[in-house]
Amino acid sequence: MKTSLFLFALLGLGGSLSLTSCQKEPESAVVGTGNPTNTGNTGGSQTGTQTGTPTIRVQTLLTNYEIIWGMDFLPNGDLLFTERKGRLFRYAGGTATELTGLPTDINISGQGGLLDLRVHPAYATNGWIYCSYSSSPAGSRATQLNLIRFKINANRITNLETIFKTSATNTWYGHYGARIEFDKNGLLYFSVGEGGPSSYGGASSPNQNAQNVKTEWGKIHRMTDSGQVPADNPTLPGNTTPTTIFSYGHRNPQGLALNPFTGDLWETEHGPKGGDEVNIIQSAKNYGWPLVSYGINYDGTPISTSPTRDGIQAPVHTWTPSIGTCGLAFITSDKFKDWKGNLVTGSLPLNYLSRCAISNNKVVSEAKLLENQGRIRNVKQGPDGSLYVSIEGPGRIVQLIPE
Ligand SMILES: [Ca+2]
Repeated sequence: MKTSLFLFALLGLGGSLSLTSCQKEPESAVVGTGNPTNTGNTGGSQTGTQTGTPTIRVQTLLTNYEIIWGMDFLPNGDLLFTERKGRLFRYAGGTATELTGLPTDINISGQGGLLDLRVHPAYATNGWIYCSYSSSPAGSRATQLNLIRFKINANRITNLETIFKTSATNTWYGHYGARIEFDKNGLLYFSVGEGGPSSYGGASSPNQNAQNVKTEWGKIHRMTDSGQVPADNPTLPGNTTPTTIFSYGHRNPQGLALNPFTGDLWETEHGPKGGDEVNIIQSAKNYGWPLVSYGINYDGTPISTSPTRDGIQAPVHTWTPSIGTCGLAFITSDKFKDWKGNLVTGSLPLNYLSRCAISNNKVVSEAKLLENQGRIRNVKQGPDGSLYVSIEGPGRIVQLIPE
């Protein structure tokens, strides 16, 4: 792996801007660049031909939706996005068109609904699109998490298949995780939150789903693009054969992104009170929940005497207090100059987009973008090299355009 050194500068905390209008028409504004506050090297294989702090223009593409949870791009640049309440849209040429033919059993209770969306990396040849959603079997009050794939023909969903589903044991409609990502070999990763009856940390917590390799909840799953178990998946302690479970001990993983510079799978998950995590996902590793955490329970009781333990994979970064991390992407565009290689994730309760500089697989500094615009649900880099950010209240997508 070739290691390249280049300097980067960080946007100061004062560098965000205010967007006050909720009109449907696009609007633009310029992000102040602030002063560089740090320099260093990425320590990875990131390379950049342009240096300096980018000037960012922010444009609102669409607004007045419910929570826009999932979004991804077709090869032609069309943007597909989900509304949590159960609608799917294609945005093209300045207009959003609703697609028809979604499953009819979407359950939008609590944190559930129509969640993530991912376009197959070989979409141009196979036409597959993936979505996750929660549902309740007939007669049940508990929910399950589903992973489906389908094609689109004339704004209608066709060829709909369910390729993975959990047991229907989520009785509080929370902590679904539900992000979808692919690796460079075309294998699919699906983050499934702890589900279960509640969320409470500690060895005596009644919800040990994340440590139980017999349940799908609280895991990162790895499968073929049709939902089969790859032959080189791990056989976890207590199992006799490989399953789709790739790693375990996860609480509510709502960020999943392949690091295109290293090929590693990066994940973010919500901690309890404190202890939000960035993890690099490795086969068969235990990421600790609910046995250890950098956070504490919401009632103030401790979860573990130490946030780390032998045999448990430590996060590469934590946030205390929690930022409520949701959505995850790597900046790969040269247009972002010194921000190339940075990790970006949304903060739900603190209302900003976190931009993290990485060195040697650690987060070495953080800056805030889009402060006080609303809860940030998702972020993706588009094929045009700009960032697309889903913000709530009202649900909207803004584009961060480097100039
Ligand atoms: Ca952990």
